[in-house]
Amino acid sequence: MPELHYRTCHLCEAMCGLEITLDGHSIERIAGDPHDPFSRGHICPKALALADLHEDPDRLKSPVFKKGERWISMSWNAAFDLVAERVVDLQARHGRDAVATYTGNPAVHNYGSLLHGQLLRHALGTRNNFSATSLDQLPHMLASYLMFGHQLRLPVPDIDRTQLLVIVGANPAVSNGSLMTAGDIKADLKGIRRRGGRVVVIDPRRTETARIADRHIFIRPGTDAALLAAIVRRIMTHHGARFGRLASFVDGVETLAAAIAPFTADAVSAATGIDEATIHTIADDLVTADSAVIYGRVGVCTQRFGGLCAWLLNVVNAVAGRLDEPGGSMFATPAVDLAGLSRHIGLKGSYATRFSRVYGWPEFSNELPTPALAEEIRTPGQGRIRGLITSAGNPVLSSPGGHRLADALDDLDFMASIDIYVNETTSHADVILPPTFGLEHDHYDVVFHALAVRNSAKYSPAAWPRSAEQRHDWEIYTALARRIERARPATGLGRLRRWAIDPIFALLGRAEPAHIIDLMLRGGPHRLSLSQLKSSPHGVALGPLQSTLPGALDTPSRRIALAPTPFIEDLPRLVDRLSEPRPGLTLIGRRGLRSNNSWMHNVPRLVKGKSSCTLLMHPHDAVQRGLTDGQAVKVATESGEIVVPVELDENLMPGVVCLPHGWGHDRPGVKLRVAADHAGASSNDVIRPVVDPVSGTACLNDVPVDVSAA
Ligand SMILES: Nc1nc2c(c(=O)[nH]1)N[C@H]1C(S)=C(S)[C@@H](COP(=O)(O)OP(=O)(O)OC[C@H]3O[C@@H](n4cnc5c(=O)[nH]c(N)nc54)[C@H](O)[C@@H]3O)O[C@H]1N2
Ligand SMILES: Nc1nc2c(c(=O)[nH]1)N[C@H]1C(S)=C(S)[C@@H](COP(=O)(O)OP(=O)(O)OC[C@H]3O[C@@H](n4cnc5c(=O)[nH]c(N)nc54)[C@H](O)[C@@H]3O)O[C@H]1N2
Ligand code: SF4
Ligand SMILES: [Mo]
Repeated sequence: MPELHYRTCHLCEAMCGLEITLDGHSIERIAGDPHDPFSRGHICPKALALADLHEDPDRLKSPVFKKGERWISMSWNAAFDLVAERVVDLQARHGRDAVATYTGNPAVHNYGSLLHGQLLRHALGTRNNFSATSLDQLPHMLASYLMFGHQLRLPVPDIDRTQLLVIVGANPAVSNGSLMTAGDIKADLKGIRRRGGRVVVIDPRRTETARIADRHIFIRPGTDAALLAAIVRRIMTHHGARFGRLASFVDGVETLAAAIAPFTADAVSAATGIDEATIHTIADDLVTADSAVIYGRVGVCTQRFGGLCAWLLNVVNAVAGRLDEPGGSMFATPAVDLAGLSRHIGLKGSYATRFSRVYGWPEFSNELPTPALAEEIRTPGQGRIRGLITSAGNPVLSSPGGHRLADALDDLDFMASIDIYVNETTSHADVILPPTFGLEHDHYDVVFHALAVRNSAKYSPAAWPRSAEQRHDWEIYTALARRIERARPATGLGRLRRWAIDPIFALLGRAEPAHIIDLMLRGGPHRLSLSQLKSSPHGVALGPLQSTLPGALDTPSRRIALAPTPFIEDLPRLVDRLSEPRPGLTLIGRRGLRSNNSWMHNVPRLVKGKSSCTLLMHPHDAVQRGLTDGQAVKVATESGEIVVPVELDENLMPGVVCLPHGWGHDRPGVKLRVAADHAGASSNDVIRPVVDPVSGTACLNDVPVDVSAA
């Protein structure tokens, strides 16, 4: 008898509801769940790949260690002992910071990893923690921390009610929405237009989103902060800042007004490539529409002015009277309220309390910028990284200067990876500890319910029994944390006390993730419980976004800090940008619907057909360089060079070229048989490992490059 399971897809942020048919031996069918109140039946091609990932013969299911060129099976106990012994030894000889961690994106989509990963970090006690955050949303978290007092108090656009959505540097029609979890984002964008509202896209490429919008405006890469400052200035001088209900809870209005004075529309027009009248119209429309919100993502985060962009997006919404208003920029009220609960235990965030050893880049929430990792491994001296534990990440492909990081990994004394594949990063490890995947474990979206455009909750039990040899991520973290604590040369009493009185060990060390979620649901704003969610397998709708300010503010003053000093002090750098000479060609990134960062290219149905790892270039730029469509070209910077086919595309702004990331699977040691035949090249081999100095976020867009015939 076929069995039906209902589940939330965990592959991207959209939280689509799935209906999965199992026949006992295999996954028979994966379809959208029309009864899921959040996603209403939507899925994308990646959801079907869950079955392929599940059955992938290259997927690891039990631990392996490297012996020469070979990987040899080992028992879980032996693997845990080996990692604990090596880590404790390195830390005893060189200090706690000698062992680093890197945590990748899928950890955020896996609540067991998210919760119990803290145990491992805690047991290690290292300050050398790295993650995909500094390759991604860090600027938004920093802006929230400095303006609203909590790194997780991240606003989302209320797309169900807005009449004007301005999108800067995001492509939700392909990404399915980021920091804007919506289920079926394309339907929602169309819904705005159907009710007479408008969608405007500002992007150096006429993207798939721009093609379904009312208006697309080209912008020169890396100049968004200047545009946003000019929008703020126009609103403040022409309309007056209008904070509405929040007027008596805002600090820094005068500081802001003075600091943005140089950014007239006229002053930023040449650099941004947007004329003065258009800038005024964007600003005026944001104020005069019935409701409005400006929203930006990866294109404005991962560039030289990421911090300023994230801050100014919030400022535009605030001065236009759109913050915390229906149809504007609002905050979710999630059933598991991580931000609300963590405000009581000191996890609101931290910033620049220390700086990375080699480059002096700022810490954020006990993490350092990932582009610093390679040099922290290679540079001798006190505090050098000699051991590394990666989990759910592939920084060799995902971080700038990836090829140099790959070399650096070989300099480590010890490396362990918690991952399901021998990929470009984990192939450098001494031991790989593979967790269960997808259907084999239960699921609750702790993070993305909190970033959703409407409130809902859904729990998905495991749909497929794991085999006796498999371990969940959270079990791996817990076991490693316990062994590391036990292997440390501390007094027995000290160890005992740590597990008994340290709040992280006391809770996470004893409870399964589902139990913790139950407690959090009960203590959350909707007073739900796990058993209630279990009896609603399609999920429960919890209503539209609600106004939450000023109550949800966590700044010491309990007011909105409109003009945080780190951002104000960074504005002169932006003024200098206005007169910078323009490079010949500048590189930006893109995502593909049938791809998910670096790790789904071993799925035949997603990689079949024409390669998507191509360099997009405007025909004018190609003619100037004597290049023709499909020709192999060399993309070069002082950091490295790669060869890819060029694809001529009039949707690109002249002077801008565009490459996807996450490719380059033909590296030695990688065991991904399908991906090897569709290797492509890694854009991060040409992108320099540098950061926006304020936020410490990687500059992955607006990278000057040379392109010539290969
Ligand atoms: N040039 C450029 N670079 C970029 C970006 C860009 O736009 N341009 N985007 C950046 C962004 S936004 C991100 S988020 C990063 C992503 O960067 P990373 O998180 O470093 O890399 P991923 O490609 O997501 O790799 C995820 C790894 O997790 C493993 N995995 C999958 N599921 C699980 C699981 O349940 N448990 C465990 N333990 N492992 C699992 C996969 O096998 C894979 O090895 O890339 C960044 N890099
Ligand atoms: N299909 C698919 N979906 C995904 C992913 C995937 O790899 N594939 N990855 C997931 C992840 S980890 C994330 S973080 C999200 C990201 O979600 P999004 O941010 O929506 O996705 P991107 O495609 O990176 O969009 C960035 C946009 O910024 C533009 N851009 C580049 N530089 C600039 C600039 O200087 N200024 C402006 N204004 N625009 C610029 C690019 O042209 C691009 O359209 O997507 C998630 N969803
Ligand atoms: S859009 Fe994202 S969540 Fe929805 S089916 Fe596709 S990968 Fe899964
Ligand atoms: Mo991301």
